[in-house]
Amino acid sequence: MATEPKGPTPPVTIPQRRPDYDDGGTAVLERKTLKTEPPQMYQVVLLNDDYTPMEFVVLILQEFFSKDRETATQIMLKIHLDGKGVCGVYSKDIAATKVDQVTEMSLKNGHPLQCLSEPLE
Ligand code: TYC
Repeated sequence: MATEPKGPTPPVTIPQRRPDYDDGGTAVLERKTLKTEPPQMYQVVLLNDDYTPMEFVVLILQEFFSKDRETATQIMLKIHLDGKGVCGVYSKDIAATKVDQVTEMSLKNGHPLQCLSEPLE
């Protein structure tokens, strides 16, 4: 076994770190509070008229607004009595597509059913 040389211990130099020195370590960044507004939503409504058959409106509510038959019938009757009723609430594009689909189906079947979308709030 080699023997350690005896004598005074040399002074230890601790390297000083410059404050702007990037050692590639972890940095804590200040978090910016980015507020993202929720998207504007639109309700799709059906209007009452004197000619569109009740059954057709019920089928529209089932087909395009995913309502079960009971719920669809209740919404249809509400529209029939109040003149107007909400079928669903969607983003702008989806609401516009629903309006187009309902309008196309109504025209194809010779019914004057009116469907429109309204911004909420
Ligand atoms: N009022 C129609 C009738 O008596 C039924 C109806 C309900 C029509 C809802 C449109 O959005 C409507 N046949």
